[in-house]
Amino acid sequence: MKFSLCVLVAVVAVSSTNAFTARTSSSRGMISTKLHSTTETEANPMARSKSKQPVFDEVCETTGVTLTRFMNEVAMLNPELRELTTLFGAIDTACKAMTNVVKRSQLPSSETLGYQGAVNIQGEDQKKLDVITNDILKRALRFTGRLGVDLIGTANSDNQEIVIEEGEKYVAVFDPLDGSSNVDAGIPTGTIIGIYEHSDNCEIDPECIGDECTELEAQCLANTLQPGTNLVAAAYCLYSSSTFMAITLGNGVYMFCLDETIGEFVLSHANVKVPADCNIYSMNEANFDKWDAPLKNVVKGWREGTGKSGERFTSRYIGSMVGDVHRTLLYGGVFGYPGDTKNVNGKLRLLYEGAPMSFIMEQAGGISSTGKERVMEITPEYVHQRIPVVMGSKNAVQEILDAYAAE
Ligand code: FDP
Repeated sequence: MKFSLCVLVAVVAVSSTNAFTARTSSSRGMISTKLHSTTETEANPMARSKSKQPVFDEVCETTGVTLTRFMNEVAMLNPELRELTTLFGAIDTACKAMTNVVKRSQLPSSETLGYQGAVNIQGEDQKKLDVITNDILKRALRFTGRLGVDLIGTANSDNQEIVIEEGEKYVAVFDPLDGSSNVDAGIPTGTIIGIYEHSDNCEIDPECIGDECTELEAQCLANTLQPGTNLVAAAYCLYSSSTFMAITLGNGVYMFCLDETIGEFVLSHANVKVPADCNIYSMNEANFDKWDAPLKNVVKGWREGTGKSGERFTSRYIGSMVGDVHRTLLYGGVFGYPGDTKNVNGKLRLLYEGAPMSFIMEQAGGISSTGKERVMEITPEYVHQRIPVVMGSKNAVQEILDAYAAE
């Protein structure tokens, strides 16, 4: 994929199956910003492809690049991605709308306050906000007309359904308000989205498993339940002190911050790289006694400063995946919801939490694993399948993987 923000630029050879074919790009100067002095890229764009590194920061300032502009440029340089970038227009609008409903939800006059009075299919209390955000995102995506199947993967809504749109090529999986149990306390929440290619138009019941599915449903589900390695894009929106949107199209991670005064997401972090080393871990420690021995031993070492790095770690756990992963991306750390003796597969859903967030983490140079295998390589068997997850800074997550391997 080509990016040409500012003056050329990212010639990125992409490594996973998620990625689009990398190509070189000539200088277009489509966004007028200050150019640094002549660089290797300007002299010979191909030279950059060897380093496999995007070079936004070295070549130009990215101040004032909105998400809309970013996507326009991606579409202009990669016409085959035009439909995908249209989906991001819908995500942009939906995240702004969800920012507003989340922000206003605690006002006494708000009709979005409190519970819906229903329990979802997984036995969880359903909040009004879960339902509202689900509707906002579903409608925004549906009206792009770009989805073949729109798979609503919300954890807390009973509104789980498959929406069929004729003749288009993508399927979106999402959790519209992850961490919603926190929302009444004003604690960060987020939206997680994954986008796969999909060639069929079909109708399925998302709850059907194995023999319960008709042949057609089984075929459609098989096409829909794809491993993370097939993701063509992933994003999250974080509703916190600022609203952030982080995206990947398989070519690095770009973070945008909502400037409410102009109503636009503005690029705030280009080509995010999670620090390889860290001293933060982020897990629900109330479950410590029930974790696997290798994980317990590693975390114990981190607490005592006797782990691989010799550093004494500190703990930060919001209990809201998007917030915890966002901090992990920026500060380094290990976020996890591991399996335990009570819930062997942990709590997070593979299809619409684990896989999209793993795609983002890997694209930022981190690792995401169950402890024993790469999350991205696991094919979901059913929509709400759970998966143990540890993700974050390369060296610290590797320490956990080594401990499991040595078990
Ligand atoms: P929530 O139930 O509030 O929607 O998977 C959902 C999730 O939040 C994650 O966002 C979060 O990391 C995790 O559950 C928190 O679970 P615990 O309360 O068990 O720590």
